[in-house]
Amino acid sequence: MATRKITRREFIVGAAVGTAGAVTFGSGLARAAMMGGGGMMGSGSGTINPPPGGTLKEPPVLDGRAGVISLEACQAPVSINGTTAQLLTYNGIFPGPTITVARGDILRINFKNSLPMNGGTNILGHPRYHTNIHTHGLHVSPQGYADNVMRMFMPGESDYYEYNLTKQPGGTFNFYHPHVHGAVSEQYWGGMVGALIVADETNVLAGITTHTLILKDITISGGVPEPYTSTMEFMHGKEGNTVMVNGQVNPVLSVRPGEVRRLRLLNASNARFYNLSLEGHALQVIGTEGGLLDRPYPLSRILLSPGERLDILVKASATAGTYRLLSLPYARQGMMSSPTITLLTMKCEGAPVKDTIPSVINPGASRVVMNTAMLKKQSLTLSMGQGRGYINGISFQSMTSAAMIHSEVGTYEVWEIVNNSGMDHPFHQHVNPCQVLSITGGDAGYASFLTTAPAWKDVVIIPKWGKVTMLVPVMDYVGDTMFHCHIIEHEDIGMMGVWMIMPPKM
Ligand SMILES: [Cu+2]
Repeated sequence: MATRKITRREFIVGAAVGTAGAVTFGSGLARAAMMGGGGMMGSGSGTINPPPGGTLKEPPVLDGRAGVISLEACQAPVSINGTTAQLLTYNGIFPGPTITVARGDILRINFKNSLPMNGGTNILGHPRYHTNIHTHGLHVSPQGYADNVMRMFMPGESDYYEYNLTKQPGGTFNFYHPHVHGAVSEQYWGGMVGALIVADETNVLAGITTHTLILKDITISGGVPEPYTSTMEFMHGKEGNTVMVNGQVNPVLSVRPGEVRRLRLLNASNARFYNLSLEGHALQVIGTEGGLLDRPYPLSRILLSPGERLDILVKASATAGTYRLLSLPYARQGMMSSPTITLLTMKCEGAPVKDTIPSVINPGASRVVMNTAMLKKQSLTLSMGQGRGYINGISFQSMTSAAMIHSEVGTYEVWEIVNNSGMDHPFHQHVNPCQVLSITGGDAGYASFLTTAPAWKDVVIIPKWGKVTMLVPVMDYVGDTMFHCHIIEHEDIGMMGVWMIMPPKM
């Protein structure tokens, strides 16, 4: 077969189109095979293995402790894998700046919506560029000027947000993104996401070089994020043909043999799941969405669904070489597995060092032990149909036309979430993280980790045709807030409900 040297860009896009296309639409199998995709083609798997790219970059930091932060939602030119595209951004960059704060701070953000005035409506019939900010993972008030997703900014409008972080645990890895129902998918897909880190309250991790890794896929078409054109894209969730870490394709992270690094991983993709594995290395998980764990949990592989975060230590091999951070095949819907994707290349080089992984991380972390039989139970069933998503048979239309649950602040509840569909749904509840009691179905390793470690979660995969029970402490804050699927398209087509947190009964 005649060959010519393909450019790096052609390779990535070609391979990605072939295989990612197969995942959703069953097309492109021949193309993927031609690209040397290898293995399990019938199940839709393949390989996206771009050559190593540039040195890993990380978003600039906005220090929330230094005063008021300014965030501006705006369209801006961003280089995606060598092509300039007009993305939707915070402050003109992708990913958005990383906000850093500490427990006890008051975080103040001046926010301006500078998205285009003439955006019209999207295919769901919602104004395209109405937006706001959701501080995903912050245990703060859902009311007033705090994490109030009922606020809405039209293009040209600006106002402030103010978050009291008195009760927000340190060492948490959170993020911010838009949350105006019906308009989130396109804005999120287009690039509006940034990390939000609350400083550690332990010295155990001080001195370990730490990286923020934001996983995000996108398809660029005609110099812009590929538009949504069909309801099916909302049903499947949109996956991109370019998979990036911090906006880079397969960046290179250089480490010394034997060195310990800390990786904070965020899945900021609309719908793509990552089945993470680092060649030749254990992933020492030290934290989940709601805080640091008691000790490192060594895992060879772990799922990271949209909205989930992981805090991980990696001790680089004593043997110099290159080791790829991979997303291994996983079937989030039906039997179709995603391809194996190289996300990042860890280059282990230079003079060896003798770092050690701390054996204790956060001794205060524990699983809540109580008699759950006496607790109030909430039952939620997720389903899909007729181009909409549903919770308990109701597709979200407005705060008064939605599945609704009532809780009393200061209590614990057990939530049972049933997935009555053939695809996984990452379930997200605002304001209060939970601990997972049981998982029926899905990935055994994921279930085993979350039902044994003292892991606080605000996104949990509800496996297809499966079930999750979780313990939810309803603490500190009253007000109306939300729970929804974090496949962003599913939220926009109604897989969302209203959580009314009431004052304590007298
Ligand atoms: Cu979903």
